[in-house]
Amino acid sequence: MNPSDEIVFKLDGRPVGARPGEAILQAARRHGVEIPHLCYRDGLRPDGNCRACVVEIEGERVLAASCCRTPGEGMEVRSDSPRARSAQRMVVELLLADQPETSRSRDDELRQWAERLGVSGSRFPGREAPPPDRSNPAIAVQLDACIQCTRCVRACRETQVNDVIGYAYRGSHARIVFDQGDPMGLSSCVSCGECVQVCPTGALAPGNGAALLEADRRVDSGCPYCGVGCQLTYHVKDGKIVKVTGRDGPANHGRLCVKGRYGFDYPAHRQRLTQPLIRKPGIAKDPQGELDPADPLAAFRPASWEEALDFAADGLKRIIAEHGKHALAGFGSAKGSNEEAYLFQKLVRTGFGTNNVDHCTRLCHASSVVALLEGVGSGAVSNPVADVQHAEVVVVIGSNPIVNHPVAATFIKNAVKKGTTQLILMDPRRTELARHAAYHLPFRPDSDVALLNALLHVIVTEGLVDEEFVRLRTENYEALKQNVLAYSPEAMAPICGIDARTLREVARLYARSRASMILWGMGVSQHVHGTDNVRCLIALAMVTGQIGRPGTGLHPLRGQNNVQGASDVGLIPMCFPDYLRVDDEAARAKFERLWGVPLDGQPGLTVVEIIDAACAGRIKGMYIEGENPAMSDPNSNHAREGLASLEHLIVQDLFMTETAYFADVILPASAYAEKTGTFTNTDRIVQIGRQAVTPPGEARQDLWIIQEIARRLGLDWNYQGPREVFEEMRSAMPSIAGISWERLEREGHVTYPCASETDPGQPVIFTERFPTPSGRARIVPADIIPADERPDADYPLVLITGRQLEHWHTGSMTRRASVLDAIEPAPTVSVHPLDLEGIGAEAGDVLTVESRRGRIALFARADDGIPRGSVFIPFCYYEAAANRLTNQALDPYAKIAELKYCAVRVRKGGTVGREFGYQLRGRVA
Ligand SMILES: Nc1nc2c(c(=O)[nH]1)N[C@H]1C(S)=C(S)[C@@H](COP(=O)(O)OP(=O)(O)OC[C@H]3O[C@@H](n4cnc5c(=O)[nH]c(N)nc54)[C@H](O)[C@@H]3O)O[C@H]1N2
Ligand SMILES: Nc1nc2c(c(=O)[nH]1)N[C@H]1C(S)=C(S)[C@@H](COP(=O)(O)OP(=O)(O)OC[C@H]3O[C@@H](n4cnc5c(=O)[nH]c(N)nc54)[C@H](O)[C@@H]3O)O[C@H]1N2
Ligand SMILES: [Mo]
Repeated sequence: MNPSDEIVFKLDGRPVGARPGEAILQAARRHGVEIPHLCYRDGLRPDGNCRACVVEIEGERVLAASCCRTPGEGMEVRSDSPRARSAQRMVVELLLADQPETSRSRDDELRQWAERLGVSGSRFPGREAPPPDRSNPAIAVQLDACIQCTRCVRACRETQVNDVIGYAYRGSHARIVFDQGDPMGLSSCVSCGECVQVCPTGALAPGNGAALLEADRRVDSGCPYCGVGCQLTYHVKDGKIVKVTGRDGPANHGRLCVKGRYGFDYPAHRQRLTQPLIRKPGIAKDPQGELDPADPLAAFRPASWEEALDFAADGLKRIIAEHGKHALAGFGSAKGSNEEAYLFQKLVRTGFGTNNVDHCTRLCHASSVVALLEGVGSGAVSNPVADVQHAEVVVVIGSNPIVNHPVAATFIKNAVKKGTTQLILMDPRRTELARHAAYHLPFRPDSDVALLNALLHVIVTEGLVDEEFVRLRTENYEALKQNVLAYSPEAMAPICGIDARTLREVARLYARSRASMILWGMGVSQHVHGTDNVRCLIALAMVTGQIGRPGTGLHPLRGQNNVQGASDVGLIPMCFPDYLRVDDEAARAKFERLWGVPLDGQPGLTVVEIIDAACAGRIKGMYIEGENPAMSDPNSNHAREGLASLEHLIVQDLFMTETAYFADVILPASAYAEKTGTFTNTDRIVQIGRQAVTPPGEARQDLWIIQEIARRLGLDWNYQGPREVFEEMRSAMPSIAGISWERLEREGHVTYPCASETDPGQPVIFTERFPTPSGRARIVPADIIPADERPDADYPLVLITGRQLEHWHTGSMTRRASVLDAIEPAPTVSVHPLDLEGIGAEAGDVLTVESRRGRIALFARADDGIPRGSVFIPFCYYEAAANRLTNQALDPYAKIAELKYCAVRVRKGGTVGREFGYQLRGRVA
């Protein structure tokens, strides 16, 4: 910053400089002078309503609010003059009058200022105190402590753009309200807790009483849930996490969602596995069976670590000896750190001797990665999410970020609210984001290629192609052009269900804008034509040149907190770390040198192929760390059959999962908050998660367990911790060569590609060339391929599976997080109200949903955002597992399953859970 840009003014008699746009209060604080303030808070728009920050300005008749006032050159400001101080004190005293006897928060800013200003009580009568509102399990509302500073209103409306909190009534009746004055728990509040984080008095406080606790320790770490990669602080008391607050990380700017803020207590759940377990002899693995709610561990006996590890490794060795190394496979975890994922794939490749190693990315963005590698030579995002603020047009397709990437969604909403960005939402369902969209295209499920080819047709035929970009930076354009000529909007309208005029408008808007960015999710990727869907998105960006600049590009929103990193470090069957193909001679030679063992040159099997091979008896043994395929794989009857037929199954998890039910040996591992390691978010930002609490009982670090298995397979490993593993990874991976552990600790986050210690990292890539052999992007045309299983007379409806805000995937973590489970305690199926009426049911009734593969019963939820003829089910409920219904048909390129589409029928009636031996909410004591 050039000091001459500063405005010099006098503060309390001393000359100080203010930066352009900086308010007096902010400049003062930078120079060590704290002016009292309550309604002002960093990160929120200054509102100037509380007047606690008034200062006296030489020559001005009235006092000025220093949070809103910028200084002028030579201005003389006094924050400590008798007049200013007495006004500040008066404000604090007036506010104190209404306060409850005892404070609602240990960090009560009003009482802190009262003390600093020497205000000990209030001479004024208080107003009548409103009763507490405990209707939201996450947030305690105690408005007797509210000072009406409206920080919560701004946080809710302007930061998170949830528009729930308002300010209503007049005079002494004025107060904050939720929606139309509803109890908070019945309002549209999504419990992100941004209001709690900014509340100065604890009028809005964590529901568990944490505002009154003094933490023993605060540990800066990250969120264990999604790929956004929010940074946060764990507040630890008596060895337990009691509270979480957002930290100013590059991907979250202090914001969190309900899971990050309130989903922290699953590691302390009473059902944590605390000792190794070995299956009792003679207890069969029944693929149709379920965990016994009364005694889930009935089939197992406790064992020492020594015995369990020997048993685990001996089983693997026996299978290698009897059936060969390719009879083994491993599923690693995208919930664990980069170091864990790296060691896991190294163990499978060098200890088992096979490339049969994969993880949930296969069910996730596998198709996106295949299409991106083919098209632009890199599977990662071109631009960070935060770039939406530089975009004129943002396309969100097949993604529900308000639910699944809530903090990323806030940046999209902020950009729209600013008025500079238009949002185009393409999703068969009308999700919450539709409210913020200039266009919502509720197209028919499964018709992405028809829709996107129609847009390409308009661009190609209306002269909207960026000819220069196409000529200089791409290849194969002619083939695309020829192909899309057959896909006019008029021809596609009846197929995708969107009228031709809208298709034309949207195509023009995307193509003509100065900067357009596309973000997508599982609605695009989880189809038998997932790769084709993504090819179309890539083509859109290429023919319009909407890539390689800020606010443009392609962003597949990554799901798990470390799915980007796990893939980068080689937890996939076809690639070594940094996406070097296992069938590439040079690549293999490189890793044989580094790891000191001969490596297999055949790509291994993928997730669903491994399960198929287990069913067919070709895979005999598996090591599953941090995944729950019995719940997350398609057609779970088939998946469970595969798991049950294994001769030897090692499961390493936090809980007794549906997958562990089939295990021969169970190894109790460490949760996110119990370990230190690096994690890579959806933006390619590498960050550190730090250990806040210790694993319970005999549960151990995943990194330690993986190494102990490796040693027993004859590998000579002795990594002293994540840092040593990271150093090895870094030496093998040019993409992160410039990221040292020290640098990560120092800077808190570094974006890759990062070639050297002085490289700042590259948030926006493909600016000049693509990392393909030719340096150009390859455009690949696609044609319409229908879903594998279409509705028919027997199964007339489409089943869409996906997620809901409070729960994580298979529910193993979030259904054991008390607040999250309290908000969403039971399985539901969302149905259009008219379809509900059609089957004679009402919201709240039990419905039975049946496909050719299975049947579940759940509670009906009426949702007019669901397209008629479809139903939506989240896959997190063990007692109504959606994957009992889904189809395991695969995309031929990416081997991703068609989790977003299969045929079902629905009838009224059924008993939730009973059929599978569960009582609703009866999960094990
Ligand atoms: N709360 C929560 N957040 C999560 C997760 C979680 O389990 N819970 N999981 C994380 C993970 S691993 C992932 S991958 C992400 C996933 O995040 P998303 O991709 O947002 O996930 P989904 O809810 O599975 O599906 C997204 C949308 O696809 C739409 N869709 C259905 N059929 C079609 C179709 O034919 N075409 C198109 N274009 N769209 C269709 C659905 O209506 C749905 O709104 O979320 C991450 N975040
Ligand atoms: N029907 C349907 N099915 C789907 C999808 C869909 O949209 N619809 N989406 C698919 C997608 S995108 C994904 S990503 C997958 C996710 O599928 P999974 O990865 O199988 O699901 P999670 O529930 O996240 O499983 C993580 C497991 O790891 C455990 N765990 C958590 N932290 C740790 C740790 O630090 N160490 C160890 N050892 N264990 C840990 C948890 O207890 C849990 O059992 O599901 C897929 N399945
Ligand atoms: Mo995912």
